[in-house]
Amino acid sequence: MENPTQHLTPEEQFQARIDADVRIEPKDWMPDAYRKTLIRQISQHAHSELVGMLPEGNWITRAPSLKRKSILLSKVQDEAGHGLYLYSAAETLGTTRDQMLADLHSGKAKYSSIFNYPTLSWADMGCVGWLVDGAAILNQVPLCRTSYGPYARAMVRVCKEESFHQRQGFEIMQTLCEGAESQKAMAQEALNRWWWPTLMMFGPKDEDSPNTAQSMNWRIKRFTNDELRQKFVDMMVPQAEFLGLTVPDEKVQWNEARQAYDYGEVNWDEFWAVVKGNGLCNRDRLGARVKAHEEGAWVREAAMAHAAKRAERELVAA
Ligand code: BYC
Repeated sequence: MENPTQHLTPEEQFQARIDADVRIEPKDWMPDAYRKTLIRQISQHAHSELVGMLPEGNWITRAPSLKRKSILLSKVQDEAGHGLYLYSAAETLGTTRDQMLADLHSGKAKYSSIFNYPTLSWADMGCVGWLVDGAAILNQVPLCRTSYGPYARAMVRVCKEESFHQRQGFEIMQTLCEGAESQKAMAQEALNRWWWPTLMMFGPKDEDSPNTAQSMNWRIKRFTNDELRQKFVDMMVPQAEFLGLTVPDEKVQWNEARQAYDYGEVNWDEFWAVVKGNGLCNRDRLGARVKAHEEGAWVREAAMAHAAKRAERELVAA
């Protein structure tokens, strides 16, 4: 019987598989641009997980109780794990971890803008969990259905852990909001600082996003930046109301006709300044990453020597 796709070009066959929701696997043929887009997105995502450990790591020694300290420590460790699943997924596309890290350290590769903001109070740990992880979940649950198999499978586990993270953040906020007036004020002050940067996490407006249309066509992205941002506002405004907090945007209002919240304009100049390396903490964050990498050189060398010795022993035993 004639194969209906046999007269198609490799590009057309590839798109037909994508359109039929067949996962693309590492050994399958794929256009170079698809491979490049995935390496860019997955490695930037991995870098975000690693750099994302820094703002929270700042509070491990200052958490208000032993219980809070151990929860935060576990959360930060989870982020390191997410980075490792993602670097492994990117490696299946033919890049190496050394190359990806070199691109991060040289400033060539990006990581999420959100991690260039400082964490100034304990309530920031609540906001990072509640808002930042909340945004991450909205963005990442659809990535469990992304067209590239290894990325989609890595995201399943990431999302399970992220939902715990989000609940712990909300619980910190709830505890503060049910506490003394000064604690509730601390929660409100943190929300004031984190709200707009969190909206920026979803990326530029669709009309200014060079990658969205192609990534939607390849089903790498399942929703556009603006669609996800709207979902986020619709989810978070009622949660802020439940906490008794006010979202710092006077334009936030329920729109009956759209069945969604209207909201104000993000400060895109600030977004691009942060993306280009001029946010409050960009230099600190990158400096801390490079320092950790350099100071960890002896660990990597020791691990390699240990692995080589073990391989040698196994060879002799065989
Ligand atoms: N920050 O055409 P666009 C986490 C860049 S981890 C910095 O819309 P795309 C967590 C973009 O890269 C959170 N840069 O791009 C971790 C592009 O530049 P290049 C990270 C940004 O890829 C630890 C240019 O702007 N999540 O949540 O179609 C603890 C134009 O943008 C940002 C992921 O990485 C930004 N916010 O869409 C707690 C999820 N936004 O690369 C939490 C996976 C845009 O062309 N990634 N840019 O030079 C994605 O879903 C997509 O890559 C994005 C951007 C929605 C982020």
